[in-house]
Amino acid sequence: MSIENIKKDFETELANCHTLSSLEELRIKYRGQKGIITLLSRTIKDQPKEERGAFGKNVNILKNNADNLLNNKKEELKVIELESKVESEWIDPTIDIKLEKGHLHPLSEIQNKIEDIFTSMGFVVLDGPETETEENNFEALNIPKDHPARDMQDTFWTTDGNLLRTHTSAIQVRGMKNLKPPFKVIGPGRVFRYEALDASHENTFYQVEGMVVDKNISVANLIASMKTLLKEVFEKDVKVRLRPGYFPFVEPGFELDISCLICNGEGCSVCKQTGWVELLPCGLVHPEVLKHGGIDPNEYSGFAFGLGLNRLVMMKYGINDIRHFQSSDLRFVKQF
Ligand code: FA5
Repeated sequence: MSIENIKKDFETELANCHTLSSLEELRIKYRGQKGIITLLSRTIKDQPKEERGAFGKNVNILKNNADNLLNNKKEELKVIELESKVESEWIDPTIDIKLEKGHLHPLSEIQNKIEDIFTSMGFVVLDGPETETEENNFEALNIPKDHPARDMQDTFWTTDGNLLRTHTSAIQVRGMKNLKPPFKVIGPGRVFRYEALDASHENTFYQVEGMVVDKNISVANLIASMKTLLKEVFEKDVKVRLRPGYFPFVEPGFELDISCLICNGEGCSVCKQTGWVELLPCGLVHPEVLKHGGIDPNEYSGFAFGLGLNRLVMMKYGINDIRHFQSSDLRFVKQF
């Protein structure tokens, strides 16, 4: 092929190169070790002597021209490829992206608040397992097998004879076994009961247990602590009533009810039309329970309470059905 035709073909093919990789293919085709122009330059020495000089000169011009064109095109394509990359990967850092922020669940928020209130009064926060022994959940609390009080807390049993704790009082049992009096503890946690569900009853809910053991603890100490708790949580005065309540692990025992804040005491499905919600059973720790925990009831006395956390949160935020807490409905959670 003549030098002129090689030049024409090369320039046509160069004009059709639009990417760096096709340009590289073209370079190899013409200027690689076995490229068309490279091979052509090796034939200079085979030309007749009289034509050799002119032929060599023209081949050199072709070669230099091709190299220059290849280099220029390479720079051009680099810029084009960079621009298209910038275009496709471009971000505007000034755009106001509204990332949804999470927040604490109302149960966690109020539990944290209660922990703050009690730790500021010198209480220590205890934890305990959700699967408990029959001993810690019932027997150590003066509720032996076949005691009618077991019917008050229908129980989920595990196949190995343990149970899902029915109340956080199991945490106070662990506290008594591990701490030396005097002590003040709270034990928040999830509890489980085999319950029929309605607006104020769940099978999985939260309680906060509290226990103080010291010398000369009286009902007056108990009531003062309960009043502080409610005042700090509700940040306003709420109407409460104290009435006798029976729990085998306290003597005397009380039920502290709150005037229903969903219906302002008028009667609704949450308070079962009574105007009152059972919230905070409490009492002085039964001497048998102290003894079981290794504490001498002749030297020490104590009070204990078991706050229903879900119901407290319902009263605080005006939630009219306890089943919302476990509904997984984001519209519910997003309100807080
Ligand atoms: C007890 O669980 C006792 N352990 C509380 C206690 C502790 C008494 C220390 C004395 C001394 P009770 O079963 O009443 O008691 O439950 C306590 C609170 O948990 C109730 O007042 C109520 O607010 C809440 N509660 C009880 N059952 C349910 C339920 N099914 N769903 C939601 N909340 C409940």
